[in-house]
Amino acid sequence: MQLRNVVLLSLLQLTKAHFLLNSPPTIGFSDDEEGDYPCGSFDATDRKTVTDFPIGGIPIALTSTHPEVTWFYRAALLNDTNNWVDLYQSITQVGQGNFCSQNVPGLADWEGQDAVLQIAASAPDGWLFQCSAIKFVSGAATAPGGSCRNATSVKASFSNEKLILNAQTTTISGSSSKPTQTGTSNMAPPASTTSATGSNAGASNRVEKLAIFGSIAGAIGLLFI
Ligand SMILES: [Cu+2]
Repeated sequence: MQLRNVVLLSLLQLTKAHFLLNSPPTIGFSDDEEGDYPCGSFDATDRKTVTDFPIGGIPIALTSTHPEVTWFYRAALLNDTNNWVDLYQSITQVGQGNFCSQNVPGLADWEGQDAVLQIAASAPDGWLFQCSAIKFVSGAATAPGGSCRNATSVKASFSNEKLILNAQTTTISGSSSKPTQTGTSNMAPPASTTSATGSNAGASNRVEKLAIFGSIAGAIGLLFI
């Protein structure tokens, strides 16, 4: 009886916080409504805190509470928040805790424009979203701060999944396997072309991610939970 209670409790804790957007500042976080497209129930056009997003790139700091999650970094213009454009290749994080993408590039075509950054997560319990108010500006990459780092147990690799997502459809296409895919998403046939950053495939993903994400800091996981 007591053992059963312990098991139940740990299951509940796992489902507590889906993911946290630590940097850039989130428009808002609601654990219960993080599944609401496009910004986890918050207003995509909120401009209370606006982050300059150099075309050279910014670090994105996240915390996942799921054993596996695939991240999609996208942006939309402030006046057109139904059309999201990929900023980067999707990334699968294995292991719970902090995750840092050190340099996610901006969109040169949108330099000087007010925009919204969307972090979409494909998690075992469905789709999750958080947004950040941004403005694309010229310039070199922002260096990642000390809080943008990977938990020691976290492994990340590029995914070939492409997200085609608006209010009505939730579709992933790609050739990578995603055994925990749930919810309303469908596995579509593999895309015929790979993105510019997607020439890597299979086992080489893991090698490339080391080069791109740099060294993994010996950080303590779950720092922000
Ligand atoms: Cu969750």
